[in-house]
Amino acid sequence: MPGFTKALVRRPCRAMVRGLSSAGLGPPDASRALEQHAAYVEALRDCGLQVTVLEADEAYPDSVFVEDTAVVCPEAAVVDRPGAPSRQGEERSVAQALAGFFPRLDAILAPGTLEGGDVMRSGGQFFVGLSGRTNREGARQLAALLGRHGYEVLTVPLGALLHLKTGVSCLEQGRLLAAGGLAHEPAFSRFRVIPVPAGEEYAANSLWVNGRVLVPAGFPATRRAVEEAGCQTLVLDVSEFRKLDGGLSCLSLRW
Ligand code: CIR
Repeated sequence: MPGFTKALVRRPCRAMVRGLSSAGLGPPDASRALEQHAAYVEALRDCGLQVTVLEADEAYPDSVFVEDTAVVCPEAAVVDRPGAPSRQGEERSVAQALAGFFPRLDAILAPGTLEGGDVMRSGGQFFVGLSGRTNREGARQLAALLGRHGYEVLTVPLGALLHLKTGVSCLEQGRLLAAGGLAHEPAFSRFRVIPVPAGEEYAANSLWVNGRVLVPAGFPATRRAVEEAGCQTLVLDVSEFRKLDGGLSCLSLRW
């Protein structure tokens, strides 16, 4: 993949302490989250991206996870319809911001639901996880919209995972980093799969950005595995976002 030039992020809000979570790690510390977020934005800039930073949106506790609100690629921008009722509406301000970059915005419409955390691109293919947040109709609409630009869209059934990219990350050059059962998913047979070492499943959500891989702090075996696969890593502390089941990819839209 040629790489990204732009990213969109949104600062975490104080209401994030009431965000959706199954992590059982307690509520996040909002001021620490702000610091971690600032370091994340710096890292994206270091990787060569022009980063647009939206102000915090106190109406939506999970609104820092902008990845879930749209699917973007050089040819298209699709505004999502989040499957989590408390997140429906977050996408509106993201759409406004994207309108400054894309001449046309498409959208997932009811009864479809789709969250960007379920969408992983590799070259001309998009993989879409069928999760509690993304339904078949959402995946079908996305396939129709991206199909116009020549992309192939393949669905991947998910078990208990929140999102597809909770368990798998594309590291480019035919490499995937995958945890648990996703390491053996038939849809990924063409890839060289780097399995996430047991006990470090959270680190499956790492993020390739222009030749570097952002890896969450605290997962040394995964970092080593990624480096052994030939990638340069950049370690970032995202502990406060982990408390809300979110990770490195969830914090930005990239194109
Ligand atoms: C949620 O449950 O929607 C948020 N607490 C976490 C979203 C994480 N996003 C992502 O994996 N792309």
